[in-house]
Amino acid sequence: MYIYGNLLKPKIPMKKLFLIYILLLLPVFVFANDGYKLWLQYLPFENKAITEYYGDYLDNTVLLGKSPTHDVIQKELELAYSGFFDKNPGNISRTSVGSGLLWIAKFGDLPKEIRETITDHAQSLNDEGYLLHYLKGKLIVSSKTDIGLLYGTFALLKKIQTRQKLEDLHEISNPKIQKRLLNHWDNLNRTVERGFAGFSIWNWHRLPQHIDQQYIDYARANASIGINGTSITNVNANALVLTPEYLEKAAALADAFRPYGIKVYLTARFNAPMVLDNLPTADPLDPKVQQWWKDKTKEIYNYIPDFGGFLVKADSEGQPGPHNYGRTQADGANMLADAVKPFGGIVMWRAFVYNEHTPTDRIRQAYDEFKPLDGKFRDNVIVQVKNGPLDFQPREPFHPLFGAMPETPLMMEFQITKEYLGQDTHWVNLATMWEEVLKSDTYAKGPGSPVSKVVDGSLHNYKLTGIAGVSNIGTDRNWTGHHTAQADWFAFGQLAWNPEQNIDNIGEDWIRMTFSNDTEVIKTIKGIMMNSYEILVNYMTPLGLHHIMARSHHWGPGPWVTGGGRDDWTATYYHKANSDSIGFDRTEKGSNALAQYAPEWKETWGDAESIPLEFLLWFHRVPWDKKLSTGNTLWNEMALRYQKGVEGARWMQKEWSKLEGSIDPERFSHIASFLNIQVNEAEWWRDACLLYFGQYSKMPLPAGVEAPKHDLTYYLNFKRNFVPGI
Ligand code: BDP
Repeated sequence: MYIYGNLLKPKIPMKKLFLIYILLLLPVFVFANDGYKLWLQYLPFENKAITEYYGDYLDNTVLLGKSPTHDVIQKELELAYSGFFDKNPGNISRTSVGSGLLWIAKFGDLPKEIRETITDHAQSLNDEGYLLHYLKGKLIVSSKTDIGLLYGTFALLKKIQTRQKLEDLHEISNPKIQKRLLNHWDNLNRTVERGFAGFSIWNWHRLPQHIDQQYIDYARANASIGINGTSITNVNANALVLTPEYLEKAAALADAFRPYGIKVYLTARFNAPMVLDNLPTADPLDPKVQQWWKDKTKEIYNYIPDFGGFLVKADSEGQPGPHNYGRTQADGANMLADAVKPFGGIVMWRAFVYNEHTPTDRIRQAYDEFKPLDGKFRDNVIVQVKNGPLDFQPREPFHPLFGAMPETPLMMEFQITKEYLGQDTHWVNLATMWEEVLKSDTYAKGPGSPVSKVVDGSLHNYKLTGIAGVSNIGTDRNWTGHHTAQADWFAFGQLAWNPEQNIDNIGEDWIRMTFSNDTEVIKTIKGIMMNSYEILVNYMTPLGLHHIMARSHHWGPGPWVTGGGRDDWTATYYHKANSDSIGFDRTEKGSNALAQYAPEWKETWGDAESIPLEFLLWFHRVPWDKKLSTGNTLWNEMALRYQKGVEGARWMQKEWSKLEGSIDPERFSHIASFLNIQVNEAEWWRDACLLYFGQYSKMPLPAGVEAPKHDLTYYLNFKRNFVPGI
């Protein structure tokens, strides 16, 4: 009262007033969290017992060895320390003199008496693997290589962040997949194709002179989840990145990433020899073209001695490729493979190839094109296949190429950025979708041949293995737009390390490291996460519907999208709704895409009566009034699922609201406001789709489904300018 009443002429001196003002604001400063630290929050220990327990180890740490990666390890330990204990870190010993409780060193650097205790275990480590081992009061983190040691350190910090007991530790961990990459669809002008979290974090203009702290933090975050490669430019490639002007910049990034074990890869535009040096052709069998790529590759390795290799999108959506010269995908890939081979590089050749004239069902085309080429690729080529045969839709069956190419290494491509799953503002736990794909049985060698075993190479003994995630990172302060989309980046890294990891545990670790170790917080967030995928599929594309999003920017519903230059870029091509039925017949009576799968799948998916309903309209045309296994007609089931999706989104919102006060206010409100958008957009999807399809079914909405807020004309005319990501 006193202060307000005399605000203009304060009795309290200005200096004191200012102090009071600062004190009032303090809680906001203390608890404000913009999410920049991702899952590396290193939140303060919550009580004395925990502080003392972990303090014993962290106050008695010995780090042995010398390399830039060791410096990174030391810095990370210090950062973690100051977070956990909320004070400046003490000295980490870098010599073996003294009695440490926590020993971090490569196997060869450990003192003999410690080394001897772990010799047997160390045998089973590969070059990137690590060992966490507790023995007689000492905790040992060890590895064969510097990078293994960094991974081991992050693994230990994760144990501490998630409050695990250290005396039980005995963990030997080797990554199951060799090449674990992010694919950035970043353009040189800093826009990001299908990026919804701001601009590209690569500031090309300031490179190579300026190495932004964000590049280092990017490398740290990736190393903490085991990612070891990054393709920094869009697959719709600009040949300019192969010129000295840009190679110098890419080299500066590679230098910054190297201590973190991350290699740089570049996208190669197939006609670069023509664009950059006026060659009359880019024919992969032309010796001059082959020589051009050899020279160019040598030049790249002069800039980046450990350059990882090329990622190529060819003969797809307007990108040039071997088809232009009547050559095969193998001819194209092998030419580049020969160029990088002497330097140890690889070529990741995308299988996302389909023809603008739509000669057959689009989803058949990659298989039809690549299957006959099995075994025709050089041994340093790996074919990169999207998780499903269409295009990162909310739900697709696994891609039939998995399991069909025993002689050609295949790598998985997931899309971490949520182009088709609500973009920046919807909360959906992508790990649930990825797990569904990874667990799908290809039956390639009988039952028990899941996609995960194709990708980790064990099913076909692939010599080369890999996995890529299309990045969801941008200049947004929290990196990913939605705070919860950080979980997708995190889960991608975890599944890349081990594609059979339990996603429930991955989710829980992420929550503990990002938000809190409080039981209620964990339970509530995990509940939302684990239900979010099914909820989204229900309000977007239930019952196997696909490709019914808006044209071009792909934001929001667009089941009415038709016409234009390409049939296979419309919605009507896929749902084929008319007054009798809806759905795409992919059985032998239709496009027979089903035949690309093992016969076991024909049994499961081939019969419209018994197919699991989530794939019904993907494989079958079904009359609107057909009674389904649920007892509902197709129309009623569709309407009820849309409604259920909306209710699910509202439930997520309600669950989240319970956490007010348990989560820092900044992240709490950010997520709450995005959930609001999600609920509105879920209603938008439901209303627009049901109004549109209702014109064909001519059936009323069943009881329990809310009446749409507007009429169809409203949704048809709903347009927004400058939707991001194009
Ligand atoms: C589609 C995207 C397009 C990408 C393409 C691809 O809409 O922007 O270029 O995938 O993967 O889903 O090449």
